[in-house]
Amino acid sequence: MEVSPVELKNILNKIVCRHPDLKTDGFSLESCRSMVAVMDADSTGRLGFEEFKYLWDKIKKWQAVYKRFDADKSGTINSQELPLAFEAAGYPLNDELYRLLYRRYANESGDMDFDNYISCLVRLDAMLRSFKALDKDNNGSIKVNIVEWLQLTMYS
Ligand SMILES: [Ca+2]
Ligand SMILES: [Ca+2]
Ligand SMILES: [Ca+2]
Repeated sequence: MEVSPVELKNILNKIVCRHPDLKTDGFSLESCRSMVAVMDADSTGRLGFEEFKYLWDKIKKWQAVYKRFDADKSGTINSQELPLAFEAAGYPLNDELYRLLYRRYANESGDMDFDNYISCLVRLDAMLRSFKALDKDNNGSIKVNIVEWLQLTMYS
C-alpha cells in the first residue's frame, strides 16, 4: 500500500480533528504534495511503507514536542517557543535560521499552527538528510552540479 498526497492529507486531517489542543487550519493538498515529495526517497510519487513509517514516527515525536513547548497553551507556536521546540526536536539551529523559518511558516497573526509546524519540520529533516547523503566525506560542505541542485530544490 502506498500513500498518495491526497491520502496523506486525509489521514493527517483526521488525526488533528481528535486533538483540539493542536490549532490548525488543516493540512492543504499543496503542503501534503510537498511532504510526499521530500519524503519520497525512491521517487514513486507516493509514500511506500518504510517512507510512511519514517514520517509517521517523526510526526508522533514532533506532536509531543509541540504540546510540551506550547508554553502559553495557545495551541500554536510563537517566536519564543519555536527555538526551544526545534532544539528539543533535535534541530539546533542559529537565531537567524529560526527567524527565517518563522517568517516562512508562521501565519499572519504571527503564530505557527500545527500543520505549518509539521510542514516546516518535514522539510528541514529531509533537507538535512539530503545534505548528509551528499556530504560523503562528512566535512560539512557539499559540491552539487546543476542537475543535482534542481532535483534537490524542485522536487520538494
Ligand atoms: Ca496552517
Ligand atoms: Ca516512494
Ligand atoms: Ca503557544
